Amino acid sequence: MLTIWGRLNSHNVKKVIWLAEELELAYERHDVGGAFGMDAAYLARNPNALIPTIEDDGFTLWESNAILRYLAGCHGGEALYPTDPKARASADRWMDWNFTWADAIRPIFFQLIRTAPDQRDAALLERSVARAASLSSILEDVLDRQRWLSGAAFGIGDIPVATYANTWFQLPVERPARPKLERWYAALQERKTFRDVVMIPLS
Ligand SMILES: N[C@@H](CCC(=O)N[C@@H](CS)C(=O)NCC(=O)O)C(=O)O
Repeated sequence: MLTIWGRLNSHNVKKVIWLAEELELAYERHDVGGAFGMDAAYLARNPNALIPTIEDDGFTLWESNAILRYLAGCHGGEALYPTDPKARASADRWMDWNFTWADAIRPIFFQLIRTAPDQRDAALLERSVARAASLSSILEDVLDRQRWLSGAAFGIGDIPVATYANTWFQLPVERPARPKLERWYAALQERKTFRDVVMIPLS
């Protein structure tokens, strides 16, 4: 049985649970992180004091993108994570690019959702909103040429960027019109797994 540790409102945990649901895996999940804290047993599994962590058949793994690759490698088949080096690298590229994308979205999320109005850093917020808008043009360009970030079909290359894109679309900030990106976001919402796991209220 797969075990996942991490609270549901964490972006990095959402990524892992979303894929577990896509793959229809049986798993048990334990709330860890944020208000739930981390006990010594958890820290022994993940010395980074971060979530998520998984354990599968005695194998412990942390780093959400490594977990996505592991679960897709075990259960996803070609469709989710192709073995052809170029197709695989294409998916990997978007998973790694998500660090750039998340660096723009995270400050907006923290400022608007987890910081009291009188404590907010207006300059940081403005800078991050502009950065996210600018980065979204990269997504617009690729989604003009292909249906999914992973290529012709949905794959794990879509998961990290989509998790943060959902936050960007949900946050009350100005966004430039991005019709291709909006088409992709609408297609993601056709997946029950995305609606149930990722589109929960931001907190
Ligand atoms: N690179 C790590 C980053 C993990 C990370 O930053 N997790 C955040 C939540 S999204 C965390 O553990 N925050 C501390 C906490 O929740 O207590 C990964 O992708 O797994």
